[in-house]
Amino acid sequence: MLARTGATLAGGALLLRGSSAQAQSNVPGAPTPSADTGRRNVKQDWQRPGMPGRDYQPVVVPNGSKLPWKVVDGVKVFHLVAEEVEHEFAPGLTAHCWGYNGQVHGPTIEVVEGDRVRFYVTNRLPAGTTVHWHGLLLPSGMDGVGGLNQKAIAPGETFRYEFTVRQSGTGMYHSHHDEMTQMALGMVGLFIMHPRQPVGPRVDRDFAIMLHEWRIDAGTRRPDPNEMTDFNVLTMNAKVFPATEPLVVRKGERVRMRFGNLSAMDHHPIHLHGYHFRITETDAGRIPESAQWPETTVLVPVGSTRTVEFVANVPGDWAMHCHMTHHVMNQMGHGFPNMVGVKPDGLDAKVRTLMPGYMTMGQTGMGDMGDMGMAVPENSIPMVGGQGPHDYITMGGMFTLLKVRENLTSYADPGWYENPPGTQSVAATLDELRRDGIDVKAPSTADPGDPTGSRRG
Ligand SMILES: [Cu+2]
Repeated sequence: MLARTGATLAGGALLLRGSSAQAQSNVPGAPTPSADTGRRNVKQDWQRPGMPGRDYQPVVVPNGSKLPWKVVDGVKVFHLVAEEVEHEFAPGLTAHCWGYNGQVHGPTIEVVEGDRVRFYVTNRLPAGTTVHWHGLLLPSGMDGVGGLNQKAIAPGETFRYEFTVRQSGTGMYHSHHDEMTQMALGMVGLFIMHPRQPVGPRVDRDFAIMLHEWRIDAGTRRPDPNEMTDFNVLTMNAKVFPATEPLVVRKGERVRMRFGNLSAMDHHPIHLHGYHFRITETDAGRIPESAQWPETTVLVPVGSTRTVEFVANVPGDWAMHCHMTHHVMNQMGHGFPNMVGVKPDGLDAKVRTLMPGYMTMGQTGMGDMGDMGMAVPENSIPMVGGQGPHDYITMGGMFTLLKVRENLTSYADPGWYENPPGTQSVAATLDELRRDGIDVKAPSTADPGDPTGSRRG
């Protein structure tokens, strides 16, 4: 089962760290199912590589990609190439990032519990790197911490990692050499491990989303790895709204969403509108059904994955986003002076004598800034949003849409949802106001809500 010695790969010399690979004591391809799953030990099934369609329903990676593989002597063989990637976060904003196989983030890896896997990692970066398999149970020598578990992979070198997947759930992979720099530049990816035998209700749509944060100053083209607190590009699968692809689901389908977070400094509370879901998995696998709990927001801490499931039984266009409000803004909303409530009066005319075209902005908030066509520096995007069916959507960053429809013929973006008559908020008519006794000019009222009445005079 060990790699043939003397093999070469394009793009760098193949260095085999034979001692660490051989030190593994696990039996290739045929682990015993762990006792806590309570499942049968069907060895024939476990000895063959898991196949899409037969053994699992492949995940969907919006805006993303999958890492290709082939089977060599019963082992799934992958080739990761660490390299610089020109990445577009949304039209108007690209940056020189570091990723894998031409992608930011790296392609999603998808395997099956029990698979024997072999990863060749070629380093085409100008600096050393390693790959850590985050959350995976494996031999110490395969864990990928530079200096601790292995030598860093020098530029031009190719290393081999090999282990048996002994678990199911959602893991991740990322550089573990000069992490602060390399992860800030994008070197992260998802590692999906399907159970060998089904666990829980079968899902129809299985989405995988990596959350990340970046500092890219307007007008520059390099994410700043030294940023510690003030991130201005917040991404789902390395895209900001409106470039995030919607999650399209047929009404009635059971949906799973897997979230990973390898941001530098922030946890992300991801909130889904219109549904209650159950939190079904952490990085360490399935939560027993009795311990799953209902939620509308799932906190995805840094260095963790969380998985939720629900049945998509209500059609519509539903927002799904990080609930930290600064994480649903794009670049230009940060470090702006607070102008709320300022009355500029004659100020603009005076300043225009010095700065032609000057206009005071932000007196009523940031909501108008995306669609007023304001000039932005080269290679930067407005702080918010995109055009929606009714108006401009004043959200950016870590924001996407769940689109649930009846009668879908494909999972292509079905466009905007048309709300059935009577089920959409619209301006109230005078007749309605009169009927319900609403006087829009009367002083507003609020009930103090003190049942004892002691606060009343
Ligand atoms: Cu967030």
